[in-house]
Amino acid sequence: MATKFDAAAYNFRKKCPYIRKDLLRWFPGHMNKGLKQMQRKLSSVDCVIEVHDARIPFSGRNPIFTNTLTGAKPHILVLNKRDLTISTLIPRIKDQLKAEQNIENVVFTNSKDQHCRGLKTLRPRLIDVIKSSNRYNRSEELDYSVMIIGVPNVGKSSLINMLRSKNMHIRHALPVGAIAGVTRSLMTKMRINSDPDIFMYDTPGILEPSVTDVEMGLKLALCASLQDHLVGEEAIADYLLYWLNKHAKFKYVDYMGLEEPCDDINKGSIDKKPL
Ligand SMILES: Nc1nc2c(ncn2[C@@H]2O[C@H](COP(=O)(O)OP(=O)(O)O)[C@@H](O)[C@H]2O)c(=O)[nH]1
Ligand SMILES: [Mg+2]
Repeated sequence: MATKFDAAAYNFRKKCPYIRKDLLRWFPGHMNKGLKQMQRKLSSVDCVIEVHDARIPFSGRNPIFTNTLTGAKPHILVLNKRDLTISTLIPRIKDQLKAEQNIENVVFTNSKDQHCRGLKTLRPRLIDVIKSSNRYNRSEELDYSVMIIGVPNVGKSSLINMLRSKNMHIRHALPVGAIAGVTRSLMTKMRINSDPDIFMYDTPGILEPSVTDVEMGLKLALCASLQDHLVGEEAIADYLLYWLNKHAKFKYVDYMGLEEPCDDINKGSIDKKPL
């Protein structure tokens, strides 16, 4: 078992060399346009669902969302790709989000599994949140309208497809992709439920215009919210290795067929500390 290794026995790097400012060259300009259109649409929705990657629940969310989109409307944070996380951490994550960021409505989902419990609870949660809110100009409308927002590649389109196929038995409709930036068209409106009618607006992923925190950017790249070549494959791989060693996560040793932990993506092993 790889867990037999003791982190204290190794001279792991204290810093990842790729955590440096000049790595921040990636913001694609078209995202500004998307954001403006989303802001304009805001008055015609009842709720904003912000989708994010459950593997990085505390980093990488776009602060522009918090400042301009989610403040104005009821907000549900969907942490998607829960199948790629350690589920025993979920209660702690929820507590921390509530305590530190005052986020009450958090749902963990796997948008690739139609039996996922989070997906089942999302519809009643959404209806509750909207019913208990002031709908202002929309108070007479019988249908509910929801905007799905988030950084690229967190599963926004997959979530809409899954809800649509679960609730209305209509198969995939929106294009989904493993590479960030698949949803370019703005504001595709999809019905995901009838009685009550619920419509969801899919949106393109929007990153923060200048990623000020490089480590956060590397985490986004690891979760594929940024295309690899914009950050550099080597930087992403090296940051992952640095992070795994820092947190004494050594399963990679067996997985990669190594004899022991290593601290250099170009090398097989590192020297042990002299005793
Ligand atoms: N493992 C896993 N992959 C997912 C999940 N949801 C979406 N994906 C994958 O993540 C990638 C991006 O999905 P997409 O819906 O296009 O993301 P969007 O850019 O936010 O609309 C695709 O390869 C999906 O198949 C999930 O819950 N779990
Ligand atoms: Mg999409």
